Amino acid sequence: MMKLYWSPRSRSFSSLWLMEEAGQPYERVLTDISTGAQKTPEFLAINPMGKVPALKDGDSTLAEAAAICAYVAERYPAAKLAPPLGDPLRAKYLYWLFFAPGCIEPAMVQLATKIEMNSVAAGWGDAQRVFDVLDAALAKGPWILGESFSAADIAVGSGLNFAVRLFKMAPTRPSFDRYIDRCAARPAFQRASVIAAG
Ligand SMILES: N[C@@H](CCC(=O)N[C@@H](CS)C(=O)NCC(=O)O)C(=O)O
Repeated sequence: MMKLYWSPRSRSFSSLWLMEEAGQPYERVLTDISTGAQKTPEFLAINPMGKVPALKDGDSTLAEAAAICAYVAERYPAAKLAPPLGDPLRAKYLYWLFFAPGCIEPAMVQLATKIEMNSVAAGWGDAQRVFDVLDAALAKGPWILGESFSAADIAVGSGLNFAVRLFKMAPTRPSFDRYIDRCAARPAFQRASVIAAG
């Protein structure tokens, strides 16, 4: 059984949501970052970055929320959390899966810290560009790939929920509100929210 290392009220939320969507039994291993549990040698052997979420599957270990999305979607194909190999939608799936940590995350940090960057050199451009691109992509919906929900929605939806709804780092927009509401209506999201609250 997979083991998910998580901490309340943290980025672990996306992995909790993912595991709840996957619908397979998993073990939750509380790794409370407020107690320093992420700095023990046992945990650092799983994620040398000392950050949650992290996942153990047999002898395999990994971390980084988006990588966990990709891994679990592949391990449990019946859950249909990723377009299968060869499906043309896979291009956009990978794009959004990488966009979440590559663009949404740094945009959030930039908004929170107000650090000025050269937008040509910064890989995510700037927060305005990131949120404009997301706005256009979510204008139609219902999901980031169109009709089918996927693990990319878990990566993007968790990031947007944090940035615009929970921490109000960026002003919301009608497309974001509709999308976050749709994500939040999913039973797996709701179960994960209860768990993540600690
Ligand atoms: N890049 C990581 C970020 C994970 C992360 O920053 N986790 C925070 C909690 S939200 C953490 O574990 N912090 C504990 C620490 O740095 O000591 C991911 O996407 O999973």
